[in-house]
Amino acid sequence: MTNKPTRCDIFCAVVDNYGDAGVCWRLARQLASEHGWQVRLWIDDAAPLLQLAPDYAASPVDVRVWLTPWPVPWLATECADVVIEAFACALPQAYVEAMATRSQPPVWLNLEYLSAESWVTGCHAMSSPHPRLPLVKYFFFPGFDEATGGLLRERDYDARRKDFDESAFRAELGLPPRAQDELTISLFSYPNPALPDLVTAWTNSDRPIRVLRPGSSEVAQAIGSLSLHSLPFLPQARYDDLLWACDLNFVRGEDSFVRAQWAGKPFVWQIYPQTDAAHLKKLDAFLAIHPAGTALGAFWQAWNGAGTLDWPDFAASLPALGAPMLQWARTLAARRDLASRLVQFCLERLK
Ligand code: TRH
Repeated sequence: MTNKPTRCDIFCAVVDNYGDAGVCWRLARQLASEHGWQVRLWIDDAAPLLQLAPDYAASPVDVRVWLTPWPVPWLATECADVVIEAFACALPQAYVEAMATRSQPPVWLNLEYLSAESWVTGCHAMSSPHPRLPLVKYFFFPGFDEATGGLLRERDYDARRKDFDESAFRAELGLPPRAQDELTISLFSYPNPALPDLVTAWTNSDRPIRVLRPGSSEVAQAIGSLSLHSLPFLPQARYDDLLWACDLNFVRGEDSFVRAQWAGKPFVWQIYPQTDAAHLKKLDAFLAIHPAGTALGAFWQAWNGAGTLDWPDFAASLPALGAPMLQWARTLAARRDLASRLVQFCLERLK
């Protein structure tokens, strides 16, 4: 290997929402800033990144991460040393042909969606030879144990957490100081038929509840015990701050789900809905490995459309959830992060 920086092309096709772009952007930044790689993020729809990374989109400050529109039809370009096909997005055929002409074929990874299901460990790092070209694609599965690709977590996460000032953050968002006995909740969810009943339960709560809804344009309102605040969509680098400022976090999809685990606070996950209720299997697989899985189960399943929400019962369980949530965060944080595992995996294959 020369001492030139490893060049990496990440291809991202935005399906919907923010997660595809959110995961790819987070990975690109880590590979560049923590591993010194030269990264091009080829994305077919940069709109989510204008919200996730508004400063960067306006003025690229880090020349090691290039946000590159994915041209259609593809324009010939030299391929990288490492090619990451995010979420099986399918690379431009001309790019694959170019990969095959390199004297040293690139390391080609398919970055998969995160799942706690047990079959993941058996599939992680599996190779698939290209049917026609001298290329091999590897399946790289994020996951919760050492036999998978791990989870995205920045090296400076703990330092940022230590420097976090909740009251300054609340003031910056125009929120009042925390009230006596206030339960502060962040709510990031898909449209959810269970939400109206949950809002009613919050309204009738025996303690003040402040709900912060990032990316919502609803008018702020105070009804009974509930104060509901809409917040602007926060840049991705600030989303952790919101999770740290709250006592309970409702998250969704994949990336915010992981961030809630790093925050070490009680959280509720609304999984990306899939047909034939396949998502409930993924939900149960995670509950089965989490130390608070039993305590979380009924409320999480109801929040995901399987059962009826019992807010008073769940609220009463919150104090006991703190320790297992922190334990889980510490257990996961003690393991090598996804970017480090991915770098090692690739460098071992780049002769
Ligand atoms: O937006 P999502 O629903 O994305 C989904 C999931 O990734 C799902 O797995 C995928 O199949 C689907 O897209 C196509 O949820 P997710 O994964 O949490 O991504 C949201 C991103 O937005 C995450 O990086 C956190 C970030 N975010 C902010 O940066 N600021 C905010 O204010 C909020 C609410 C989120």
